[in-house]
Amino acid sequence: MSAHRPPRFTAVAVAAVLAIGAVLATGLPAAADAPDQISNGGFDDGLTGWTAYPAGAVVAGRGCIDVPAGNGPYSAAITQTVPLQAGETYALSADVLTEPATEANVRVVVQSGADLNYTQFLPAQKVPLTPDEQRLRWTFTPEVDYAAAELAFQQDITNPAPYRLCVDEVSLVGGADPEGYEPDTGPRVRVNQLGYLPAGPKRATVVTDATAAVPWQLRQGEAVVARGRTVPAGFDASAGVDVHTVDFSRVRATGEGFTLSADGETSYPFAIETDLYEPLRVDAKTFFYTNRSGTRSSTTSPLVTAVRPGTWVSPPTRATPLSRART
Ligand SMILES: [Ca+2]
Repeated sequence: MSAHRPPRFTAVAVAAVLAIGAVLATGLPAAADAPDQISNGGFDDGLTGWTAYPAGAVVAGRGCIDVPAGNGPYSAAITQTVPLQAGETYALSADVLTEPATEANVRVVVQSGADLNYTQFLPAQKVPLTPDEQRLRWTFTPEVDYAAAELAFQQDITNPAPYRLCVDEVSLVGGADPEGYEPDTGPRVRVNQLGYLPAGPKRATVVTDATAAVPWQLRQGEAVVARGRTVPAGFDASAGVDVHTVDFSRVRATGEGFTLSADGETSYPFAIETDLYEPLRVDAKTFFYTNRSGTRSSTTSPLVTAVRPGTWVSPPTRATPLSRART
């Protein structure tokens, strides 16, 4: 069960409803047991899962944007991507307010991307909003599957005055269970994927519940280069798994295409070479080039498509903590 799935009725609660009788039972919303497709709908986890612009922030527990005067249509929004299934009925609800009140600045829509010409699964709803939070509810039934629809609370017309839009307790109930996130952690035989230096230490980790040592083999292509037995190392608290270690530091063979196998798993291929770290200087320079400050960029770098003037993240002033510390 995913973290944002609403709790199912417990057996006790179901029994209680049945005991009260059919009148209350028919009053249950049809989607009471359906999953909520919105994550972090109450903004308890900041703006995680949401896109908010311009100037998004959580204010008093709500997800908010501050929209300056004169913003054009669609130039400000609080949005989240949701999966939709054809033929499913979805119930969207949200607490919404604006400060000050707005007549027509905000629309609420669930729509496709450009590939379906911005099809509106929930046709754009335009509601006068006030600083008093109001609960908005709509249902809609998409006619096609759409994996990444956009729910948007969105600027609709150019606004003459600045305003703040806030939403909270956003819920989109219906459809399939959201798929739990299962990270791809690769083979259970974990090696340094960059490789190992010929004269350096060569250690690897095997994720396994085996309580006794298991055999390992180091191959280059099909040829077995070395073999040995793992050392059980118990529970690795940082990774949350039981592990064994492998030490093949004595191997002096060099080249590409080595793999380490143990406990029925084979690692990603890796190299044993003296020049593994040669690209590090270029990597470092490339990283710092785009993070430079105060120097013009140049089109001679393949990373830069336009000459830009040197810029500062912010001008150094006496007001900065650093300069205060120096005075
Ligand atoms: Ca909240």
